[in-house]
Amino acid sequence: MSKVFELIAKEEKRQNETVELIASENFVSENVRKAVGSVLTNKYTEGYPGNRYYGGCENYDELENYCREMWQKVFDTDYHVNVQPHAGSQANYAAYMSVLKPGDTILAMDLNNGGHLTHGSSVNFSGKMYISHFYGVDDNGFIDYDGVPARLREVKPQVVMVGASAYSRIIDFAKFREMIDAYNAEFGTDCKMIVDMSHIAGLVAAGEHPSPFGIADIITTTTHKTLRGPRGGMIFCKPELARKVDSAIFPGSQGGSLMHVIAGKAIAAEEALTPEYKEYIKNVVINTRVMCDKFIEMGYDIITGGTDNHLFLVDLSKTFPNVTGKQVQDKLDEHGITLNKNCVPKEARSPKETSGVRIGAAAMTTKGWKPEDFCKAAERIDKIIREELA
Ligand code: DSN
Repeated sequence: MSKVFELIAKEEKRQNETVELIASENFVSENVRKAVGSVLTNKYTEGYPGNRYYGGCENYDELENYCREMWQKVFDTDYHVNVQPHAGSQANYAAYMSVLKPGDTILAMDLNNGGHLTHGSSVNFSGKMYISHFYGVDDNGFIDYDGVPARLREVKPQVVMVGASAYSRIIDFAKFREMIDAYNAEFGTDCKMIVDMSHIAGLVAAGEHPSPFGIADIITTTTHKTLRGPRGGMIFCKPELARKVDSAIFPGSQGGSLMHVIAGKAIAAEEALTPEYKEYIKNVVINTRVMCDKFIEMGYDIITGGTDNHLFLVDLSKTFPNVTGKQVQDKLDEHGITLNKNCVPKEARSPKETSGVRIGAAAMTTKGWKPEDFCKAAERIDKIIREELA
């Protein structure tokens, strides 16, 4: 047997035998895997439906159009959609490129406060190509909406990026729109609002989080987190930005599209339209809250004191000042529980150590876990931290 298949078998075993609490991961259906492993990987399809650079694309044209229509249905929107981004980073790259020139300014959520590398971090293209400034969270861990208008006036951005990879509360998209509109009116600018809904896209699809459609100019997402599709990205935009967004993906930043993955994205859209998916997302939100409440009951400090979505953040800095997020992550790995270390607001440690961990319920809810299973897992984690680390 090829070494590759041996490793795949080992990984399958790992996924079957461990508890997966990484907030950005999930388990896709057999059908998504079938599509992604299909013969569609054999073909070059540079371009867009009806306008390809290679012959033999008729099935791909139909598939890509179908995928686009299905995702418009999922989000009940007439926004234009591009399903070709290879990943979330590529989606954000093209989203910026469609409305910014190098050297323009973006305002985004600070990485240490729950933002993302592609939201202007100095070690990422977004912080190298653009001048980036940040907003953050208040002393209770909630987005500091009141501080945003002053930041807008101060840094005069061409784009405000709204979204997070480690934030457990509802994001008020309408409030951001209002503040950006007021800034544009005051300065005669045309600052665009981009929402990166990668983490919460499944909740938006199921009506468990307010939708950014009709509010943001551009919306980016990954397809593999709460949307439970294959690893990949998508961009939605107001119809007037369609040409700019499409050309920022191809030929701007990508070549041939991954049609086998686009097929998987189409399957995920079909699945997201079912009543079972809506029920699943409801359960994700319930399970996350129950597990979070269990940690609070056991004396843990949770950023914002709770959760509204599929994740929550445990701040160890006061309760276990000598225990780092990395130690918890590594120790839990030994016990077959997978989660990730995470910076906390006002983090004193490096991102490689951290003072917190991020916990999500999307993956284990897919595996059929009920609230009581999440409570038992919280108790196990607590026991391991107290007995083996504190
Ligand atoms: N790496 C992802 C996460 O874990 O949130 C974001 O891209």
